[in-house]
Amino acid sequence: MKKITLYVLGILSLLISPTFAETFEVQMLNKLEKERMIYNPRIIYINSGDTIKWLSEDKGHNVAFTKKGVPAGVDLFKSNLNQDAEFTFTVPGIYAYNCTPHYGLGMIAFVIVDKDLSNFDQVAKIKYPGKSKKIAKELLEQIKNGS
Ligand SMILES: [Cu+2]
Repeated sequence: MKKITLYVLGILSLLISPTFAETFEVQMLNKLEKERMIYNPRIIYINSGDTIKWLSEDKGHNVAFTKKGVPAGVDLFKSNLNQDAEFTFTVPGIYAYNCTPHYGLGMIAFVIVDKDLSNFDQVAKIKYPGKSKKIAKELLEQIKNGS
């Protein structure tokens, strides 16, 4: 009897304490303080199963996963210009993404899933164009330091 009770309690605790998937919002903006063409925030830490929703608050932006900037086996997601977009992340690792028209102007950002930095070196090796080069370096430094 006692064993059965423990078994039932075990099942119940699994049922009532699932880890809930969350949705996070990232703004796509023309201007934020002194910076132009920017995602806010530029670095976001989430758990696998979570979703990011990008809000097209200013027009002219999109989300394109950067080539070689995602964990192995993940397809390169690309959204339409001028539209909100969303993606559910299921594979742990770092995801680099950029805005197609503003990549050279530094419109890049990173998602880190499950605090997994195993593809860090590969993401750091990407040839980021124009202003993205300096910004990528700064953001990757922050990611490396866990901030
Ligand atoms: Cu843009």
